[in-house]
Amino acid sequence: MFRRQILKSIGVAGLALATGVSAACAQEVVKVGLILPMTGPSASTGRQIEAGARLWMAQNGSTVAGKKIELIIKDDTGAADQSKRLATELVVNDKVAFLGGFGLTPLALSVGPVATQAKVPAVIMAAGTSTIVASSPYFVRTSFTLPQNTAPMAQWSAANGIKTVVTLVSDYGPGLDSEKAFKAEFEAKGGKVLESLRAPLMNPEFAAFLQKAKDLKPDALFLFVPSGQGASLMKQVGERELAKSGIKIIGTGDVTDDDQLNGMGDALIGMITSHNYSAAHDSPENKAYVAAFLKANNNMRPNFMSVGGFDGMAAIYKALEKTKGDTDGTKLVEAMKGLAWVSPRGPMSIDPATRDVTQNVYVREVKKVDGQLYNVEFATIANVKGSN
Ligand code: VNL
Repeated sequence: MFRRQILKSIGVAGLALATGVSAACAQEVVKVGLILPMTGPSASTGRQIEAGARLWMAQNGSTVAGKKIELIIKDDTGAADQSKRLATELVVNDKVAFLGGFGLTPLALSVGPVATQAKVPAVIMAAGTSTIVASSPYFVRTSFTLPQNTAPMAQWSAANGIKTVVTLVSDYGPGLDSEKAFKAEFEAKGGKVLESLRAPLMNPEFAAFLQKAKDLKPDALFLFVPSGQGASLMKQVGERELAKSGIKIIGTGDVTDDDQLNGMGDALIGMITSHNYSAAHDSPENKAYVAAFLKANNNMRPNFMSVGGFDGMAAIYKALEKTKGDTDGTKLVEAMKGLAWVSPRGPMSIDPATRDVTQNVYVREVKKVDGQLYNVEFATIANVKGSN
């Protein structure tokens, strides 16, 4: 009986192969290759983006415009030469219709020339340096930029009695973007940046910079470090007792990252940051997103990287719907220009002129809600462009 069944199924499969008309076999596969840091210091970014992308697919099905979507995840370990090599392999061997992911700025930049040459759209789901998207006509961004996320913090500071600031950022693309945006906006509003400090990206030791900042006695210390480094930075901020010496600690939401915030301790209560996403964002879309994400991921709280992955897949699905399943890369990039939808983060769109993300940026305060620390939004700056 069992044997007969096997023979029967071989027979059917054989026929399908021979004629090529079986529905299952005729359905064309569209491959999406995500290149992410799944190991190494930025592994949490890879984990969050993969979970966001998989949640989109679980909720929206794996067929779009008659095509079967296949997700391929590749680990670049956070090394730019690996990102580039993997992008080339995905394009040449796997014939992906889309590249995506890119956990840090140098990783995204290394993939740009591959996307340009192959004419394959590359969706930036994490990296935040403003200039990346302009470096390839095939880049589209669903994450955020640092100028976008920083300017509201400078505006809030100037409007809330802060006259002098020291900035401390990671010494690479997004940090320099953040430093520049804060200074420009804050000084335009009459404030003064006393000193711009930069800590190395890899294995940073913040103590000497924090002591320097403390000695300068600013009203506030503004911080940016990439996702994954916030907890160790805030631990050292606590040890140096900056807040006790009367210096207000502010920053972008990368520092009070939802992935780590709840473990950072009650000393963070009251800290103000600005950012594009909070797990506490008060909307029906986000409540549903957080509940489904927690359930699918063993209670891991979604952070801002996760929505980069979720919305990156949204952009990919919506583009394929617009081209009616045509996978020509140039047509897909055209289709992504001007897309607009409501994300768990709030309304967002792809600026047709720049292919960069336009979204709300929120000013938030760390608060304890139901026994857990959250970034609770209290002001919205609507429709901020990612780059010009
Ligand atoms: C970048 C920007 C990376 C912000 C981040 O976390 C971040 C980047 C890994 O552009 O490299 O929070």
